[in-house]
Amino acid sequence: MTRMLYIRPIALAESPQSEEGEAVRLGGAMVWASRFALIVREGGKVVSRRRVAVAGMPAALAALPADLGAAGEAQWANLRKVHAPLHLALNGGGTRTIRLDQPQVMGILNMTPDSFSDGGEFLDNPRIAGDHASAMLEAGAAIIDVGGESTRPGAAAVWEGDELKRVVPMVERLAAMGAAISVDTRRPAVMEASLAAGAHIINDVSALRYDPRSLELAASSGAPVVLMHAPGRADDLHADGDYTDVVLDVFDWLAARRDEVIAAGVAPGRVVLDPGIGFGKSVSENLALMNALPLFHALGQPLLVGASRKRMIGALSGEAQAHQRLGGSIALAVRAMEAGAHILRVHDVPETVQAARVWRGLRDAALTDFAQLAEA
Ligand code: 8Y4
Repeated sequence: MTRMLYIRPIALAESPQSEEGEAVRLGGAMVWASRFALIVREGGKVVSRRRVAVAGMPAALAALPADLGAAGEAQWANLRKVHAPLHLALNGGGTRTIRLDQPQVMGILNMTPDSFSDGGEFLDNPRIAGDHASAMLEAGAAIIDVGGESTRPGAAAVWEGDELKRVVPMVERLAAMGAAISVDTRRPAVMEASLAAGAHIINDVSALRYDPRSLELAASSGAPVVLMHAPGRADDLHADGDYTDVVLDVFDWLAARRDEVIAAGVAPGRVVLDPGIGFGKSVSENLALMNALPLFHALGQPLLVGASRKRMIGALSGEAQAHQRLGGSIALAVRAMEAGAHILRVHDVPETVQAARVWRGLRDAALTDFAQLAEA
């Protein structure tokens, strides 16, 4: 039976000096960890779990059985990896970059006619959608995520031609505004037309599984891609997951998909990973994933989290409707920032950007606070 190892950060710190230097920075973000759970599982079941401090990690890794040693060393290096900025190719030539050393906000621009149920009341009216996009940019969104296919449970399928008609003109308008643009689609034709129209990033909730041509297209385009976990088939993303341990199963799935996509020719520096909050997961499974976010740095890639207005917030707050989930969305965005998530996909951009700026102010202050050292 194959054994797997996981190094999960369990004690997070707001600065390295608060742990007297005995903390490591996670994923190049403004978060540090001082203790880790070294978890081994065999045949899906956790068979051992021990806590290890930073100073003890080299010995703990050296003492691992041979079949786990390489994974341990790789994850320990991945946890501490500082990610280069995302490089976005501009249509007129040249590049622009998105820094990953501070949380970045991705604003959702939903062009589907049923976006009302998300609280996106502009439907597919291009003028209102354009105004909404420029407001999100003005408020500090680093990326606009344009989508024309609803992936909500039970949503009607969208014809490819309709998806193209909704998305491509909007991508053109956003490109003219100078936005960094991701396109939320599972279809290679929509990816290709959007990239040609000025989009920069592919956000595929099927992790490039829906159509095998997506993988080739992503590789040849050179665009960064977001690979999101969903347990079901690529055409049924809300099918129930049958998890042994949701956190570790999602980790294994993302690790395998990362390797497949890199093997197909996507540069490692262009792969962003996402645990897929709300896709084929119960409320308690979503909560477990939000709590375990720091583990996902061990995959060695930038992390994106999309929890905005999702059902788990309603479930925890007397079934608040989608447009009444701002407080819960901010709580989950802050949780993601504390875990060192690099990109937050949200509906409520001004409020989330404000939360991120206040959070950064707190972290900056913690980094210049040497009072704890002086007392030591
Ligand atoms: C209310 C509001 C109820 C929103 C449901 C929803 C993700 C994503 C979606 C995500 C990435 C959604 C396109 C689902 N979620 N892309 N897309 N990560 N990368 N549902 O979590 O927002 S759509």
